[in-house]
Amino acid sequence: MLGSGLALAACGPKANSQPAGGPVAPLKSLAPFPIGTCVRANLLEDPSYAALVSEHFSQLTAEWEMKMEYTVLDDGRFRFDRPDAIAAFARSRGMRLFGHTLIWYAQEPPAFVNLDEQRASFARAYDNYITAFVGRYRGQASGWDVINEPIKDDGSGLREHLWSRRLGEIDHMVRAFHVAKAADPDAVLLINDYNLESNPAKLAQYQRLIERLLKAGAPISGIGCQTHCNADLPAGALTRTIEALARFGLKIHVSEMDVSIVRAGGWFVSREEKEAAQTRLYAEAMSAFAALPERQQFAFTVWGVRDPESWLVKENGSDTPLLFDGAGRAKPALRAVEAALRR
Ligand code: 9MR
Repeated sequence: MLGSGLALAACGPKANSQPAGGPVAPLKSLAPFPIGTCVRANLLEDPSYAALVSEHFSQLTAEWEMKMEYTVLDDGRFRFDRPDAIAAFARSRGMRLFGHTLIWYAQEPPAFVNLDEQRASFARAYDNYITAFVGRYRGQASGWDVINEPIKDDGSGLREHLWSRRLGEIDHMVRAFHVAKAADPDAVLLINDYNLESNPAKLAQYQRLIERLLKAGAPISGIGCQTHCNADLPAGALTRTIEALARFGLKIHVSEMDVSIVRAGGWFVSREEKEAAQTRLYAEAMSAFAALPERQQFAFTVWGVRDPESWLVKENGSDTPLLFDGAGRAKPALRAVEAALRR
């Protein structure tokens, strides 16, 4: 007994010899599916950022520069320069490009608002936009968020906006899917929304919408689950949501994952406990995604690389929702994702 006890003691330090901040394997090398992140064109010019992105990720989404707020000028012309720069970066590093996003209630560019009310001309401009962008990245973009965030926040129904008012609540969506399909028959065409894991009414409404779109013949081939969550999300919610969405048999995209520390409730819970919960949630999401049938694994995307660049930090400077800290060092959440991929 004494002998084995001593032997164990001798093994201890060796087994733990990897320092907590030691190297991690490139995430993309561990995953049989694409690992994505969102990027901004100017950040890609920072060599340390570009190196980190290239090391770990295999798919890039433009964080905002492929949205109408950037791509449609007031006079109706399209801007392709920054989308092209992001696409070129992805191509040069052998990564996939993901298109985000074509039709989004939050983006109603003046050039479209000011179009005369005649249905025909509005519809032509709508089709033209989708065709121009999907067509331009045909063969490079693995897929597109065709419709983004269609469900009302309280889960009571579909949002109303410029696109639905002019082209119909469901019809504008069905139309967008058909036009995108014609522009790139090989791209995976997705719908995408958030708070699905935290709001059962919203998830149910999202599922109903997907059924309606399928019934209406829309060529929808993937479902995005943004996965912007807070560290106080109960364990199990992410797994249940990913499994529920996977029942359609379509491809699944964990499309914008981050885990807010400061939005998590419970003032009596320490920051360390919230960070531990964040780590567990990242691991849970990755395990649930990795457990899907291979043909349904579109990609697992996190919404940013280093903490200070997250959109959540603009809202609250002390949030740390991502996998890397400001110096580009791996956080415990990254190590947990790595461990989940190795299982
Ligand atoms: O992170 C994005 C932020 O930098 C942009 O200013 C904003 C508006 O374009 O969009 C943010 O990304 C959103 C994504 O496109 C859709 N789901 C919610 C994301 C966070 O708001």
